Amino acid sequence: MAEPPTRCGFVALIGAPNVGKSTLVNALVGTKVTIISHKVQTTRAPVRGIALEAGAQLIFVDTPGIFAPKRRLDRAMVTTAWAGAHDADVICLLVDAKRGIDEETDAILRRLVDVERPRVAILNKVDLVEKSTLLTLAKTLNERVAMEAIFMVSALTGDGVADLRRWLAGRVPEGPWLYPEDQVSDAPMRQLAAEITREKLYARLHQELPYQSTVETDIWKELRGGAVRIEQTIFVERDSQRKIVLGKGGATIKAIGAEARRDIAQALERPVHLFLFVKVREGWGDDPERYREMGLEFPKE
Ligand SMILES: Nc1nc2c(ncn2[C@@H]2O[C@H](COP(=O)(O)OP(=O)(O)OP(=O)(O)O)[C@@H](O)[C@H]2O)c(=O)[nH]1
Ligand SMILES: [Mg+2]
Repeated sequence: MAEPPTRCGFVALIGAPNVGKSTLVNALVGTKVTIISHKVQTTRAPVRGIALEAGAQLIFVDTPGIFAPKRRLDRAMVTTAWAGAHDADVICLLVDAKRGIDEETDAILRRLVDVERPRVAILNKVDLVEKSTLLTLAKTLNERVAMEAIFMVSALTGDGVADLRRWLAGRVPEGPWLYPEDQVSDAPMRQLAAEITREKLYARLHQELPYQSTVETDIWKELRGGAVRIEQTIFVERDSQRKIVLGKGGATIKAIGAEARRDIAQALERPVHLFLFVKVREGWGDDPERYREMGLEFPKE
């Protein structure tokens, strides 16, 4: 008997900031491929996470949250998120079930009407709300934009995630797999390592500082015995910010380094020696080189 044909497709997750897109991509892939924080605007550039389900290769595209952009970096993030949606075989619109259709999601719905791709809505964070709220929200959403299906999940607890993955496996087109079957991400490890350090910055630093910082991996050196030496630079805008990142007697950078080192070593499954440097680079948000490093188009203005 002939094998059933393989399927393969891109599934873009779009939505307002902080609705849980990255958490859901990690849950769908089954391992950490993209970073998460309780702050808005954590994801900056698209990250692809890959999963196999019932003969289908699902390539999930985690996109930056969509909001009304102000700075150049914001514009680049929002543009890349919509580009991800236009290129996808299936678009998943994520909505935070607790927040419902707020101003940001409302603006996305208005624009989504014109994107002619198969689309589903996903109500995330169902662990935080009553069932009756979910049903009302699902109905309202479907009245706004026709959806092929509406899923209710908790990316945090995993509730509903397997059902969603199975449905998507049947929905993506027939075609050969684009990645080797054991691959879970298309991002180079040095990029994931920089992102992990940025995740720790987001967890430890407050107000505008996370948004005014970026992390790059400069040196990646294989050591004898299987360990790797990684050197990274944290760019900030001002010297006062550099001092905050360092902390009293270097305490903050030490804590960030320890947490990042632990998670990078876990991702690489090998020992890691991590060295962090903090540099003041005024106006890095207007420097094309930084965008190249992040994998973002540099907006002209
Ligand atoms: N209670 C609950 N919290 C969740 C769930 N999914 C995500 N979160 C939390 O929501 C916050 C934002 O999650 P992210 O995955 O970073 O959200 P995002 O949509 O990728 O955010 P941006 O990249 O900033 O657009 C984090 O604190 C998550 O732990 C969920 O199902 N239930
Ligand atoms: Mg994210």
